[in-house]
Amino acid sequence: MSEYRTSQYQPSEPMGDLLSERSAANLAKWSVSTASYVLPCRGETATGDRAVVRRFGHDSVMAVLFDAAGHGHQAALRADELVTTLMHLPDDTPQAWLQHLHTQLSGTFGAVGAALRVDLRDGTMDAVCIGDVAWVVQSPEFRQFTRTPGLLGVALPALPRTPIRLQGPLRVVGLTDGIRSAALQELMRPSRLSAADFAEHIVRGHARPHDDAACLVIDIVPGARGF
Ligand SMILES: [Mn+2]
Repeated sequence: MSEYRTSQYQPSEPMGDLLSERSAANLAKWSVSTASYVLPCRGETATGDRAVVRRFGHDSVMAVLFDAAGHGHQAALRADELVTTLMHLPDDTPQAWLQHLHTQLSGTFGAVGAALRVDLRDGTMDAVCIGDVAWVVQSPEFRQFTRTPGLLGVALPALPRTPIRLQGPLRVVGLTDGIRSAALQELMRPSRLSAADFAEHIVRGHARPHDDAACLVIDIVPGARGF
């Protein structure tokens, strides 16, 4: 069985302007590191569950976790198309990004998904979630984001905008429905594991054998490490 592992520290994208041309006020004040772990359904080597993270210079980090309907090769092909779309979208709201996926998936069996944007200068975060994907703050205090019922490509209701002002270090975790809900118990307390180790721990410990399973861990900390 193959697995997909990604670990990114401040995923690199062209920084645009030279730093020397920017005033300190325009530099990122927060840092984001992420890791994901994806395991295909038993007997499959490809998966429709994917995590995508992009960084937009000093402006933002955007993260998406989605589960294309079904599993195996067909779901993986659809997922590849969605990843390509996500890799080309401009910085925008998480609601707008899910709207893009919804439009692209029209006429298909659809997908469920969650999206998040961290504003690296303002210190705010907004997150949305469509369908059966868990999107939670693990630490400092457990909190589950509102899940909007729906299916990307089939039915997309109005998505709430509920930005949160970041106060300190925050870990956000996304789980697709291939992870048993018992995993939420583990998310109700902080973990000392790194983002990568925690993502693997959750998938290895709680994946259902008959569905793709994915976990995306996003650590947000104050300070502009890496510049
Ligand atoms: Mn699934």
